[in-house]
Amino acid sequence: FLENPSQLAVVAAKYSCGAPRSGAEYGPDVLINSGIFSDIQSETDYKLTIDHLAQNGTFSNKVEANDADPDTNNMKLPRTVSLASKQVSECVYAHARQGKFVMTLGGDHSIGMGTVTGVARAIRERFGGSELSVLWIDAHADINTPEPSPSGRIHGMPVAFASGLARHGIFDWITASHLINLKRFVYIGLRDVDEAEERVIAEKGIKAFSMEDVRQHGIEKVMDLALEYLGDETPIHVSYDIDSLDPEWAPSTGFPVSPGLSLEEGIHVSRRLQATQNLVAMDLVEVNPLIESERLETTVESARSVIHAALGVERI
Ligand code: 4U7
Ligand code: MN
Ligand code: MN
Ligand code: MN
Repeated sequence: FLENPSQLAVVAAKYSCGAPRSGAEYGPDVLINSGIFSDIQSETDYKLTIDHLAQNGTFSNKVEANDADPDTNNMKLPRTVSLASKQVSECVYAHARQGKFVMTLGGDHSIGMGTVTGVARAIRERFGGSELSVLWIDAHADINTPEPSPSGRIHGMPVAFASGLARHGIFDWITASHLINLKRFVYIGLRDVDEAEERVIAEKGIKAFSMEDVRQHGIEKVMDLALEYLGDETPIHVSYDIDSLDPEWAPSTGFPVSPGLSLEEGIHVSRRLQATQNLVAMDLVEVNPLIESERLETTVESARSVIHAALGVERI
């Protein structure tokens, strides 16, 4: 599904406005400065560009005090988050429209509403209305609609907005052409799901593999089932929340929940997606250097490994 498979568009989405604390806006630079992409460039044929969005943390949650963006419908910083994800969506769309692989680094996971909507729109245009498949690798379901959300934080809502389950005038840049289909959507790694989210997942019949499922069947079997469910003939976007990994492997993140995926399991997920040859985009989000900073190195190494495996550049 990629016209330019050797072209890798990296989008550094430096925002934390969707999360309760700041720090995730520094995630992209920490990953980039670890040398991951210079390694990829020297070891592979990938031609790489990097777009930096919202440099200097313009869209960090520090704007909290700003009267211009009051809580609305139980949402915190909705205008700021909307603008940020609109920027992400447009940037990701422009690259995906040209058939490049798009790798977005977060940032908090509210940017996921930007990435999947950008890619979904590009895929519709490039393949006569075809729909994108999405794998959401996360401890959390991120499908809260604003009203029942326990926190009001929009990093817990991207799936709701990207699928049209949640709508609001503030997010009116999301049009029908941007929406993802929850029938072409799979969760892996869930273990901290809110009540209202449980209900939506059941009601909509969303395919979900919890951490318990992974323990019971093994990650190989879970990936067999997930990929079989989506089928062979579909472009795939993976939105990878680093908190899907066990805190042992990814301590520097806002909402660590034990027990999670081992690093081996996390890498296996990426490897299997790579092997489909249908992967068109990836997000790696919620690396927060301000949390457990003495173990940041571990978190960054894990992020690098899952990214490398997804791109078919094996290390470790
Ligand atoms: B993340 C939460 F209530 N569900 O909505 C919420 F537990 O992107 C957490 O997956 C959301 O890290 C976590 O605030 C969002 C909460
Ligand atoms: Mn998430
Ligand atoms: Mn999460
Ligand atoms: Mn494996």
